[in-house]
Amino acid sequence: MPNRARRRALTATGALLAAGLLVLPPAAAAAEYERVVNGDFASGEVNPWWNGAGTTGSVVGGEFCSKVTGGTVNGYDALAGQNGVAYEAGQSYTLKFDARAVTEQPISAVAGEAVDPYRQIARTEVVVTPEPQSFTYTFESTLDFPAAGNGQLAFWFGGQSFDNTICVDNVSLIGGVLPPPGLEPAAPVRVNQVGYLPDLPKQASVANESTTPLPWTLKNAAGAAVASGQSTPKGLDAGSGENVHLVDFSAYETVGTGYTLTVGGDTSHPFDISPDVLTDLRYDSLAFFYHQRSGTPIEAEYVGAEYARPAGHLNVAPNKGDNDVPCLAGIGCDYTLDVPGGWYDAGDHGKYVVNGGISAWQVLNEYERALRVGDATALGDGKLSIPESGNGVPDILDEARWEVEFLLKMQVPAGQPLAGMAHHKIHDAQWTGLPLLPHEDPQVRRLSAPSTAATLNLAAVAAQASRLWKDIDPAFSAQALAAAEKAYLAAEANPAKIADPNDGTGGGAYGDSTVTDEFYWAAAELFVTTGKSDYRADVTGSSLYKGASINTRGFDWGSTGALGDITLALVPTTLPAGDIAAIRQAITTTADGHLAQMATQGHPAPYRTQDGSYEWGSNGLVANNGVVLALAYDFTKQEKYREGAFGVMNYLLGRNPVNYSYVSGWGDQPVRNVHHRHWANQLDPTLPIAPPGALSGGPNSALQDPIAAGLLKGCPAQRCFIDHIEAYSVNEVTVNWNSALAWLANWTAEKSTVEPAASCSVAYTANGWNSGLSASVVLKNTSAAAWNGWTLKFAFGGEQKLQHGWSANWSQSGRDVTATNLPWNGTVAPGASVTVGFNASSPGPATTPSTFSVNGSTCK
Ligand code: 9MR
Repeated sequence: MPNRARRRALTATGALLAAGLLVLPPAAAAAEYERVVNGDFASGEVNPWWNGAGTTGSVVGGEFCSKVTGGTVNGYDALAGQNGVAYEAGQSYTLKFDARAVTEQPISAVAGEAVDPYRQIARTEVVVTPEPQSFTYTFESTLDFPAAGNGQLAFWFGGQSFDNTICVDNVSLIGGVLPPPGLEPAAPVRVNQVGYLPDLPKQASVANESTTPLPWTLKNAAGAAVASGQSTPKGLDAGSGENVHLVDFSAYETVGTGYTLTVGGDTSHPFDISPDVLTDLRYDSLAFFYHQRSGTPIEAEYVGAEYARPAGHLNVAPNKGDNDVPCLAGIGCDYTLDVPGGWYDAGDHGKYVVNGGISAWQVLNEYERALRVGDATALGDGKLSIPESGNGVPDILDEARWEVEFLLKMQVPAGQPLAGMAHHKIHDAQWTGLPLLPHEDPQVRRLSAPSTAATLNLAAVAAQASRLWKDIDPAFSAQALAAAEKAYLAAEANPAKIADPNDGTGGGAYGDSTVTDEFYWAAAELFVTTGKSDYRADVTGSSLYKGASINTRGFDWGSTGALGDITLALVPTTLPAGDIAAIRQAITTTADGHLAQMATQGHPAPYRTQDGSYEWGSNGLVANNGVVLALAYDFTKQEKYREGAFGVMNYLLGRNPVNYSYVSGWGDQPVRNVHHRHWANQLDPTLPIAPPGALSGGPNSALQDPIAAGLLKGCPAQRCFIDHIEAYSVNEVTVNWNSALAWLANWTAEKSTVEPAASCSVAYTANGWNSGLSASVVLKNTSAAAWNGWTLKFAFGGEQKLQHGWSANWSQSGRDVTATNLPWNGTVAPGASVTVGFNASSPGPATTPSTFSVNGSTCK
């Protein structure tokens, strides 16, 4: 019970009344392993302690107090305890606890079995009094129970005629020789358990005390050695706390499945070598969002029977529902809102505008990036298994729209105080337990107050959505833009409505006291969509302009400046070309920082905090830094960035010190028991494990839940992880981490084939005057084959309109310009050029289009 103000005297050492128990001195060399979790109740939570029939318990003032109903016959008629406690036969254990009761009575502490036949290892009976006492007692286990098995430590409070309240604290059970699962070193040979691309580096990390090189052997699925070599000792690795070797088998490029790597007698999980290893992850990672949809049934047709469930939170009992949701009492709004739909944030049933915003943005940006500098065909209609598939709209847009429409509903309606702002979040009034399917949630739902951060999230995403749906659904596009502009004005009028950082009952707080980044992001999205000078001034006048907030920690829901930069770097505007180059440079400079750091690490992951610790959702940050590496490749085409981005996948898919694939369903040892109220197989075998494609939050040095705190104390940063459903601070899933994974997974799928060298180059020259310009474009065929017909494409940065073109058939749609050859200039030999040109009206400053393509391939 450290860090608590409460102090009290511990007056007595409890008498050991249990007869016939062998009392042993602790085994000489036994490690001091703590076997109970959350024994000091410092987390303020009961979990993973439980109360049985006849008792109800809670943590009050740092003690675990159980109200006990009297009138029971046996001690075990009223229980509290903890399951999953490990015991080893023949090992010594020391149990300590403090206890007191409102009324004096005997209680028992019982080490034993959680299930029938409820065998006992040891039972001690003590008398608890109003005066707190401290009890200590040592016993030897006669039974074996693995960690998270059927071992139990229980307190028996029954057998009394009267009601009572009994409080325990500082419960500790120390003994055994097997390390607790959290700190047990993982199997030493760590690889990307899914696989490697033939042409990319193939490296593994190996924990081994040897200071000299170790021989390694790569074996194929039949067990035959296909390559061998010597490891490179890397020394003590800070992230894992282990002595690490690197193995590099990049030279082996033969496509195959079921390879294993053996180093010093230890063998890796199996993996493949193939250009296709990662191609389907882009769809599994996007499927996550359909699973998380609120307000609609999740149909077996799309997810399989195992994951199907009824619609959640539609005001159908026992749900109180997301229609007519009132505000939290005392925050100054007396209306109700209809806010059904959207995505559940994570393992909980909250829906948060701050976090929903970055998630929807990133899914949309995955698509917009593909449109601008990548290949959007893989993200077309019919690619995902969702109800909208086949409607003629890219599925990824349909999925994102589910969230965008929810965000729009969170806007304060006209006529109300703070109209135009957005409520920070909507969630349950009280936290619910696990498991609990959304449609079974009985909690009242409530809105938090509008906040500036949420309002700007809405403005940014709605502005981005407006341009992406401009031609697909003009009415929706206009509705989104109107909401975005209204939100931005409301945020400007209320620039410091900061969400209450302590509003964390029943849902996450998502407190964010700095909104400079959200202002910049929203202004950037609005400027790119509208070209309006006011937004432009807010972008160029921001202290964050030109990539100032891009750094090696990365971006996330609380730090969104980079989102504005990414949009500005991808979508042509009238901003000076030098400024866009500066944003791209900030991205590549940061990517260089990641590569330099990864080169020093035993298990390379691009993410750096000042003190080397890992934080909640570290995998989300790692993935977003993978996005930075990927963009650096998009902008420079330098191979080192492509290798870095794939290196991120290696870490996430198993080349890490816990030897887990952090993506469910992917790899030989993927996470299964993520913190989720539906995918709760660990708690209820009739429920499923996580479906393929969900990214666990990953290592978190701060161990902010009782399970992690109990099992992982003292962990090196990259090992602060356990695949346990109640370990929510290390093993939750959430929409913003999956949007990062999905973005990166789409990119790695796209870049799984080596890009041919650019097959064209373009020289663009223009003369401009007040209201127009005249441009000449020289296209050069830099490929080895002749063009027999060509199509040139580029986009204007502003509201330019083609007036007249020559030497090609010219057309314009929105800002996109297309020119196709005329009969006489369609054939262009390798190395030859063709010159075309046009005149255009140009109301604002005209900039050079950033990207040209010929016949679908981007030119230099
Ligand atoms: O992702 C959030 C992380 O950055 C915070 O440190 C943490 C504690 O405030 O909360 C995380 O967000 C959780 C949210 O509050 C509730 N839904 C689940 C989210 C992921 O764990």
